[in-house]
Amino acid sequence: MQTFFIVAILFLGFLITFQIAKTSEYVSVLKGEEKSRRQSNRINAFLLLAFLIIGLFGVYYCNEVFKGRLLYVSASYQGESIDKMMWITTAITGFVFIITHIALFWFAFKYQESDKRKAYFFPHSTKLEVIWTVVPSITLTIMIGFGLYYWFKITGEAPKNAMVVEVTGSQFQWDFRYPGPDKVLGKKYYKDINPAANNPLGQVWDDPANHDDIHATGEVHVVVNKPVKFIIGSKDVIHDVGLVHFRMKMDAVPGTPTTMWFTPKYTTKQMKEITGNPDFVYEISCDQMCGKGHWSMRGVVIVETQEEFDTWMFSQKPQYYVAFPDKDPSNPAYKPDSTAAGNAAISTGNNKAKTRQ
Ligand SMILES: [Cu+2]
Repeated sequence: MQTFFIVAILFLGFLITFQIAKTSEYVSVLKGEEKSRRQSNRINAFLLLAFLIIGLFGVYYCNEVFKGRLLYVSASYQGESIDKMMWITTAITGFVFIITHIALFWFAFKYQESDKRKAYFFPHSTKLEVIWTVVPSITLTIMIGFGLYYWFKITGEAPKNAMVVEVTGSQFQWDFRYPGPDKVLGKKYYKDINPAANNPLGQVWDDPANHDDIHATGEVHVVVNKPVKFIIGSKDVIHDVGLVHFRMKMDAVPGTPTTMWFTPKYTTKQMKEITGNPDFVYEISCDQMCGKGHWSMRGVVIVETQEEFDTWMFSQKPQYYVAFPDKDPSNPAYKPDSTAAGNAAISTGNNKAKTRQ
């Protein structure tokens, strides 16, 4: 019903405009072509001026209304530089926008057709062309330069003390893998992917480095004030890890690992206080249209203290034990394994070099 009314209103609006146009045509015939042209010129000049004033007021009004709805403060240190860049870009482009629009509409009004003057023929000026080519080029190059600088920082080498989390996108969920005590992510092979056999990421069980890797779905835990490096991949199509609160994002491409690192600044608990929202959570959105369930591809980042993280990590069971419960020492059915792979299951970083040979 609503659609019908909207269509009807639009149609009536069109009809009225058409009729007015037709009437003014008849009027101009009656009044004489020349006089009516001058009159419509004057009306247009005033309309352009009105458009400028209403338009600029609209820009100001929108800013006032939406000011409070912007994202909160950046939740990562790196995001602060991204925000700074955004404000500088907004200031420069905003300034240029206002100046050029005032000039555009004011000139159209001021220099409307008049008997007292004649238009000056001004076909070309090399000097002007050079100025308006060189100035924006230099400005944009500087802005892009800063962008590249931060981009290389975020996608480059992570600090030595960074924790590593592997993030894998698939239609339509996020999987996370922690390297475990040995700090090495075990090898993966896409043909080993078998969710029915508790191997959703295709971990190669023959690789001992896999035996302590922790797998989690939907929620990723990270530590406040500690750099975290995401190694990102995909099992099917291109997804994108969008961390809007941290001002980070990176494509998840099948077959080509991508990385990014950042340092969370506030725990989830602190952010609940900052935002005044007791239900606040850091979200991972998929920022790449990836299929019909794209909208539902939501993950959660839990930023916590080192102690809280350790407690959580301690409660996690390596995916190897999930896939092979009889290898789990905490399982009553545990069968000690004498093979190298079995021994490595309970090994830590100390003998990593030996088992990875
Ligand atoms: Cu996706």
